[in-house]
Amino acid sequence: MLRYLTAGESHGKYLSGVLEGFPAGVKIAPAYIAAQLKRRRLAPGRSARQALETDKVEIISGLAGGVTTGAPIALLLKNSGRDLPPPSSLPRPGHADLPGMLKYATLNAVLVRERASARETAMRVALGSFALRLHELLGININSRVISLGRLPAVTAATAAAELLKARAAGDTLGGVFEVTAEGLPAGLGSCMHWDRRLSSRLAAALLGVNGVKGFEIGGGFEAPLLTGREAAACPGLSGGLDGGMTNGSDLVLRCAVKAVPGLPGGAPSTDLKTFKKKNCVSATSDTTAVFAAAVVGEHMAALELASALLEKFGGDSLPELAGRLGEWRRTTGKILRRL
Ligand code: EPS
Repeated sequence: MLRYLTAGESHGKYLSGVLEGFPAGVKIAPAYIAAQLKRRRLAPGRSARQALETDKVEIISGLAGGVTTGAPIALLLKNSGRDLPPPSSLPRPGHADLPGMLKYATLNAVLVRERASARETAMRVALGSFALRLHELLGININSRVISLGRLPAVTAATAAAELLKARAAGDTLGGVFEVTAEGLPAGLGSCMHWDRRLSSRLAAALLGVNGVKGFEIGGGFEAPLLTGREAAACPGLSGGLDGGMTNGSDLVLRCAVKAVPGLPGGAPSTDLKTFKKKNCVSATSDTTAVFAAAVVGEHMAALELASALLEKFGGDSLPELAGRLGEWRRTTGKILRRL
């Protein structure tokens, strides 16, 4: 089993993270982790804040000579060092502020925002880059892409840039849908024997845990019920690589719907929880969309869950042990799958 935890606030000194249960023998260069962080940081639609953050990761433990040792991997990511924003009792509508203030019995929304902020996903990507590297070394290819931005269906760099410019000029924000795919997964990851061991449940939890995600689909997803049983039988892509909570040997296809960033530049009506006066709440956050960054985060979260499922099925304290067992399994199951 692979375990991972993050700590740290958006404007705190550091984000920190621990990855436990990761096998020994995985060579990973700091530049590899930096490249993954850069993909998230420079995703289109983010605020000017991204230019302030450098996302330089410091590896504290778990590696020797650039190779994992099997010990817990601890990472630190220095924040840009900006000061904590002043206290505010005005919750930003649509954000974590109001439920968080009620839950943690505070009249300072900043304390909630600091942790609920998508800044934390930088550490998830840093931790996930270890899982992504492991998959690469095992011949598993995980990718992500944005398939729609607001009402724009055909997303290219140029159409997205124009759409974002239009939204920004109108003082508005956009949501979108991203897709995560995995090729080369062995059949039989996850389990049909108990609901919480289904890989579908675990991937749903990981992906719905990405900030702003409101919808999750596997394969045919919400289109699947539109087909009759006979039509569905003739459409193998509908499974999205999972049947009965287990990988079936075909490509994994996951999709997530990300809501438009609720913090509008022009503000939104809110109520001060100290005075109960109505006020316009102008959000300090200025991202135009989070969907491109969320796609990168989703890819890394899927990589972590899939790595965890691989380690559960094949064990392996080191990469050679894991690769050997996986190779044997692929040979055995491949003989059957190729004859179907
Ligand atoms: C965030 C809002 C935006 C994001 C920030 C998280 O920042 P700003 O308040 O400066 O507009 O850019 O995310 C990051 C800095 C990051 O690295 O992801 C929020 O409050 O959710």
